[in-house]
Amino acid sequence: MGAFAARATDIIGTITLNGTPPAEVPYTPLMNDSTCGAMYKTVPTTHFYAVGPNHELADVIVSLKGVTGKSTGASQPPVTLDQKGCLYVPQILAIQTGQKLVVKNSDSCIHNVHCVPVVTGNPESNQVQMPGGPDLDYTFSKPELFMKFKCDVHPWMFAWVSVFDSPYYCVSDKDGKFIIKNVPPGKYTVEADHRKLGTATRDVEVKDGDVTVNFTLDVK
Ligand SMILES: [Cu+2]
Repeated sequence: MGAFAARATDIIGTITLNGTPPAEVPYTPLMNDSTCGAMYKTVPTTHFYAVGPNHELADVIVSLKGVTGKSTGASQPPVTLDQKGCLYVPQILAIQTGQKLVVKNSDSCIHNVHCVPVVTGNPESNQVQMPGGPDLDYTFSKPELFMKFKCDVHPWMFAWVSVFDSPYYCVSDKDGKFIIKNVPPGKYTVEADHRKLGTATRDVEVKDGDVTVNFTLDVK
């Protein structure tokens, strides 16, 4: 980097949950399955609302609305979606168009990976994955928010894969923080999407320094 190199500008912020979310749901059908239930001493629950002690909210997809045709996905490392304990790990993730998604089976039981896109151009697929079997690779060519992955053997298993046609997105972490890195100067709408809480947007202008934009999502 030379002295005159343009400074990378990031859009950073925190997501906060306002209100008390509904109670998470125990995976009772998982426990009733002899193979899957044997992997747990206590019943696991959903984590639809990954909220911290100060209401910080994880698993929110933050992106620059309508920015397309900028994918760097083909040159990015693959993203892994695992099946572990008869659940998808993680259940919320994001990739770029053209970026490889690798689905693993870390369990000693069979899974059936059923990908159900709704955007034309993203193919549906349905593949059995044996324990110890080879990884399954996916790529998608169209942007899609919360594309559904499910397991046809275990009807409680879901993952939600968001696909972006640019590198300008991220998933909020356990502290509710997000960073969208290296954003070129310009005016943007920043969009925050949560599977259960819906969408919020904020307009920002990126000039010559980092921009902070915080979101509060309300429990409906
Ligand atoms: Cu399964």
